[in-house]
Amino acid sequence: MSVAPLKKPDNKSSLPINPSSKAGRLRSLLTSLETEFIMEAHDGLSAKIVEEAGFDGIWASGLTISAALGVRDNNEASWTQVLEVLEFMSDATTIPMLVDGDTGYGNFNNVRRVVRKLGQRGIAGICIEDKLFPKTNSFIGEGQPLADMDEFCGKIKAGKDSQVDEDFCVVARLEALISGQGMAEALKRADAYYSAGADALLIHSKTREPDEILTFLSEWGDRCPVVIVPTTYYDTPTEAWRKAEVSLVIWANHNLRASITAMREVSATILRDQTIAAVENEVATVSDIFELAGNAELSNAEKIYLPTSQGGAKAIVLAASRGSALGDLTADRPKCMLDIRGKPLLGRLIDTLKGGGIRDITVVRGYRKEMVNLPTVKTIDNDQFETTGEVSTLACAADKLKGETILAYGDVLFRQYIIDQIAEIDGDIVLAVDALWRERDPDPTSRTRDLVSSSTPFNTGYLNDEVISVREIGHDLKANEIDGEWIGVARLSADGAATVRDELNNMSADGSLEKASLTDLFTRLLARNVPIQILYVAGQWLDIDNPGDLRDASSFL
Ligand code: SPV
Ligand code: MG
Repeated sequence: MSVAPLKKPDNKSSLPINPSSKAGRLRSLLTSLETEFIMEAHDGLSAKIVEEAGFDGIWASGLTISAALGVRDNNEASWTQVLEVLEFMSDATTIPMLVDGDTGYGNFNNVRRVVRKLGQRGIAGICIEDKLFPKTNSFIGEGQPLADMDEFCGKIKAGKDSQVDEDFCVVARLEALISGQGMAEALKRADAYYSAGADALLIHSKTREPDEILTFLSEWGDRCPVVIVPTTYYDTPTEAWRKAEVSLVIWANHNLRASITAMREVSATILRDQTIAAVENEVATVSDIFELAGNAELSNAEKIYLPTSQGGAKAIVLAASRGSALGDLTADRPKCMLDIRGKPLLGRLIDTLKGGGIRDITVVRGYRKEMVNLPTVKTIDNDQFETTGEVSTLACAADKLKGETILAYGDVLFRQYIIDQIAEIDGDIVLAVDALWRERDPDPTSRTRDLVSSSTPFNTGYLNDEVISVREIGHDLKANEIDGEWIGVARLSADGAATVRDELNNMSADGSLEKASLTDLFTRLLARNVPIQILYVAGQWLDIDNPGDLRDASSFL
């Protein structure tokens, strides 16, 4: 939106315009020295489309709201029915809306009430026209009677005295040219309405040529903002309006007209063809509807507020190690706190877990633990991190290993759906295993990788409910036995968590716990014939071991 430094004079006192209110933004459009444009909408969806297109304001047209409701533009829809539509339109958008208030739905008292109601709904302004209630659309018939000028001035004053927001705009619409009463009458009324407190004047015309509008504009000058509706004189170049210093141009009905054409075409085609095949690629997709409706916001909210398939699952994140291969980058912080496009790696991992419905997250920290200070996560410390391994770090959180638990390394990033999918796999201990491990790096020894051999190699034909188990897991499996790489994310059921706790006790008792890696732990469980299940994933994850991984992480996002 352009807000020129100088403003056209309007009826507002010297108080500055509040740019954060919708009313303030409409006032800026009206008073800026630029010619501005607003676009017609008639319901929540079309209002969203106007905003999406990039317009700075919406014209809530009486004609098109009525037509969309299936009634005539003759106040057949009651003002509260219109108000309900306006509320949907206002809620659906963030740009200001100028409402076509017809003749104000009655006398000054009705104007007072409607202005208050619009203000309560964050609507920026109203345009009222100097005709009689019930109104008739300006393009119908000749010589429509005008309101008494003084009575109409009373309506303007009543509207201004009732506004909730000090920047709310009352636009007075002149119908003198439409009703054939001539330029002198239009100018006389313009003067009266501006003196009564109107913030802007709308001069309406139904001629094919712009001449009478241009005459009015030059006679009236720049005494206050002027609004026009070039519906019948549509082919006048827009440059003419800029030259004549029009404040605001209303494109008054084109979204409704476009939708009528489109709906007629599609209905006729489907009726004729008795199939929708021909129109499928011609119409908006269903997912476009979902996007316009904001479904993504709802599904995020569901994850926050509804009980999820995780059923109150917790997560334990192992983030005690420094990440020495990253050199100076981890001099003052552990690798989990390295910045990935403006947010620490661990912050991104936690967002993924939370997005997957997990609310109770514990991070086990060690190296430079004071740097691991993210809000909304609990921390436990492995102060022996320099001399101990992953299983020791996990053992620090043994008290948390109760009930459904997601276990994750602190240096991984993965797509959120993996959390949903791993919950679907039957089994007490389930590992997410990347079947495309070779695409990440064909060399299984290029770094310490948690390689997995499985009961069933990944193939595109297997069914999701097939039980696939780990046969072997470790850093140095034979190349021809590798079926995938554990991505560092596991799900434990309540029984699985108890089994792991039990094994931690065994390892502590036999002295193997301190130096063990998680693959050692899983290997011991396999040796006890504890089944470990697999969820195959196809890439869509990474871990951070070296500076190259950090660059990959940036593009992963
Ligand atoms: C409307 O859009 O409802 C208007 C403009 O009032 S007009 O139809 O030209 O009267
Ligand atoms: Mg109208």
